[in-house]
Amino acid sequence: RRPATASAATDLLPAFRAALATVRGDSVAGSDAVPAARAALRAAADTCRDALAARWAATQAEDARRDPSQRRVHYLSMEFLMGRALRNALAALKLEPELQRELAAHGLSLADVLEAEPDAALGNGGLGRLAACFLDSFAETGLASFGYGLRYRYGMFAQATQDGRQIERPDDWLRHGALWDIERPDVEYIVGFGGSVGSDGIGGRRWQPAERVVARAFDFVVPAHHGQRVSTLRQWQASAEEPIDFAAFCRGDHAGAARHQVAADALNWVLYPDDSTDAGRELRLKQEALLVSASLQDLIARHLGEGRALEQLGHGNAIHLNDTHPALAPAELMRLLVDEHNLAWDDAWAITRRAVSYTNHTLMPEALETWPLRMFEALLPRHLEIIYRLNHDFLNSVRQRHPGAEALVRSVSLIDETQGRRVKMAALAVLASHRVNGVAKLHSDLMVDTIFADFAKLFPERFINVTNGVTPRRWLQQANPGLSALLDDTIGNGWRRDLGGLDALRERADDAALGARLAAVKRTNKLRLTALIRDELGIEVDPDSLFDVQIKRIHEYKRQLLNLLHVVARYQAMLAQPDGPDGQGWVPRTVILAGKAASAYHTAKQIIRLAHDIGRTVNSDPRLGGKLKVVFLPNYGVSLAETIIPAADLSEQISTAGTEASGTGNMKFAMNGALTIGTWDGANIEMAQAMGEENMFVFGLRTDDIATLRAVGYDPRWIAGQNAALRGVLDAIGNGSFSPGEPKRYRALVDGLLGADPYLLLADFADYVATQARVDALYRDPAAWNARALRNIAGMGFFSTDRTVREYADKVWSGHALAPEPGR
Ligand code: 26R
Repeated sequence: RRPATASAATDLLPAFRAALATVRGDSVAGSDAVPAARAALRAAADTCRDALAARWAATQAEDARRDPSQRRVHYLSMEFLMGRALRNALAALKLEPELQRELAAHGLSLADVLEAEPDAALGNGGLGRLAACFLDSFAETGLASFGYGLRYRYGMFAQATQDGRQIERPDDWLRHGALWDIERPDVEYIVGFGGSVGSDGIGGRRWQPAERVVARAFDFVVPAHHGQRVSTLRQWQASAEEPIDFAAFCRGDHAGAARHQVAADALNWVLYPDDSTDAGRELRLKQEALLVSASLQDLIARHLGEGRALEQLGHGNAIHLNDTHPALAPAELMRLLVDEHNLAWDDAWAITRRAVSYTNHTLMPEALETWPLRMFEALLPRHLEIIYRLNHDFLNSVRQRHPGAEALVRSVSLIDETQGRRVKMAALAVLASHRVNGVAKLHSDLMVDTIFADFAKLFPERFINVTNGVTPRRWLQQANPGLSALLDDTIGNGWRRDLGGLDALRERADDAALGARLAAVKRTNKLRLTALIRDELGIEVDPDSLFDVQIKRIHEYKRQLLNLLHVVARYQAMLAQPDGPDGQGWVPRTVILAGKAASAYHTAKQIIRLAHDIGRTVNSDPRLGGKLKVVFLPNYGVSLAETIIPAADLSEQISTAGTEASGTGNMKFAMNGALTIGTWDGANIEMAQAMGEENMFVFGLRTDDIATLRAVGYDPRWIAGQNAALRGVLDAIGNGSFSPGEPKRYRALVDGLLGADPYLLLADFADYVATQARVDALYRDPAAWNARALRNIAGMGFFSTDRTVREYADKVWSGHALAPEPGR
């Protein structure tokens, strides 16, 4: 490899030329456009990666010298939804114009090269994309940090649709080779599973694992855009300690010889393996243990390698749990400190408490992980001992403070005794953390009132809020260069460094000429999406129609089905009143949906199918004159979002109040000048307050209304009885109007709404439809619409992850509110 010293764009160009010559020499030269773009992609990535590697080394050297009171943050997450990296790297290295010219000289377009890069889709949804935005802001704000994750060979899954149904395939994103990884063959740790625990003869405990895997490090470097610093995503890959069983191989048992290798390999196959089987659950727990153990061993090695004392570990390091998936960390840290590094229990616990913090990302009870005790014991026997001892000490202290409060003791215990004995990972995370935060104000309040109410009584000072954000580099500057240029032109480019600068747009919001320029940018972005829809689906949509967009994981609480109910209501109304509800005709709409359903989530898959069935019917109905189209774009991910969001007019954020922890797509849309139709939920609330509530289309029941409604008894059938339009919609869907070949296809879906409707779609239907009519009315008045879009953008300055991570650094990771370190 070339020495990684180049930094200025001018130094990098010769490197790129050389790399391109090398790569193209051994590819199918020139004949096919895809290999040419791919070769150029590899050459560009190689060039950027070398420059990034140099910045990485400089950043590490700087951080190794940091003041002892300055902590390095270790962000543990099962998910990192990175998407593509080239455009971001080019922007950070300021290499784009030169590269573009160089490619043109080879007859290649930068757009094709960018498009050739596969997404690193190592995540599921919001939590994983938030982690990716954090890495960007860690670099930009100069925080000393490491992100830690697993290197999934096949991502989560790639979604295809066949006859309107989701099918899952392995997402083979590394098929053409890794582009960005920097392999660290010198960084490896042993991670054990199973076996037994005994005495070590000198008063301690010794774990003898039955299975040992080697975790190897692969680094993905994320650059700052102002300055030379970078952040790191270190991803672990497991392999068997003994590559093949040689004796078995010689006996001719080739499969047997590879068994350990395959078992270790499987740890890195996919994110969130289906946990409906014991084998699936076991694999998931092993993945979590792999992430936690390798990361903490790495942290300790780095801390000691920098010449710092083990006793200072909690002082110099923060360990952050991105939801409960890495919640084994406190138990593993205790094991490493006590068993491997011979610290006293109480000192180890003080270090752990000082280091660990935890973010909760959902109140959905099914997402709160618990592990059957027997499985936990079989895989992690020493960790279970540690958890028992922690629990014993903890519950004793609770009993002392609250004599006789046995219900409280049961509720906060680390062990659940109610449904077979299980280990409660969220309880472990809360007990070990000095700070626990939710991700938007409402969510943080509800967290304290509901799932962690008893913990909040014991440790009220631990619970805080840090509202989410998104990185404006990817989601505004790179995704929407047209809008970015318009902003530069209008308010100067200060917003690129400090998104708070968008505020200056507010006083220009009623400037009609500016509004028209904003609309022109939007139209260009809509044309691009129109072309993508044509290429992907063969559907022709009208770029002058209102683009109404809902893109996110498919889940009942997110209420994509409510969106579809409105579509059908509109369809029926258009047929009944061709001249529009007020004789002014219908505002043309294109309803765009995208999102993956969990492979075992039947209802979510039915919703995808229904969207297709409705789309097929509506899109081909000549009576509508093309004024309503419904499209479902397959395989939703970061790159697709980057094309869709800048082209949206209307952002659908319609979760049942109290269910969406924050949402981050909501912020991306508003930042790009879409108006929001949304419920009083998650970060929608803070967005509405920031932009002025009158600038958001807010509808539906609020959390307190819902509590009241449920208290008196919610009766969805009664609601349907009151609303003829709603009945018409439910009848059409339930009787097979959209699935004539199988009339009962959606009977169960509709019966679910009429019978229970746990997410209150029917309760919110009428207000939703009425609010959609207000959306139409405003869309008819472009000047008013544009002014509102400008006010939306102006209000989004707060929602940058630069602000979010600074808030974490201050309130969570600084440790300034903590007691002194043991042994000092
Ligand atoms: C497999 C199971 C344990 C599991 C459940 C849920 C795994 C992963 C999740 C994902 C959840 C926790 C998630 O992505 N939450 C989202 O986090 C975003 C970032 O904070 C929020 O914006 C969003 O509201 C929330 O749903």
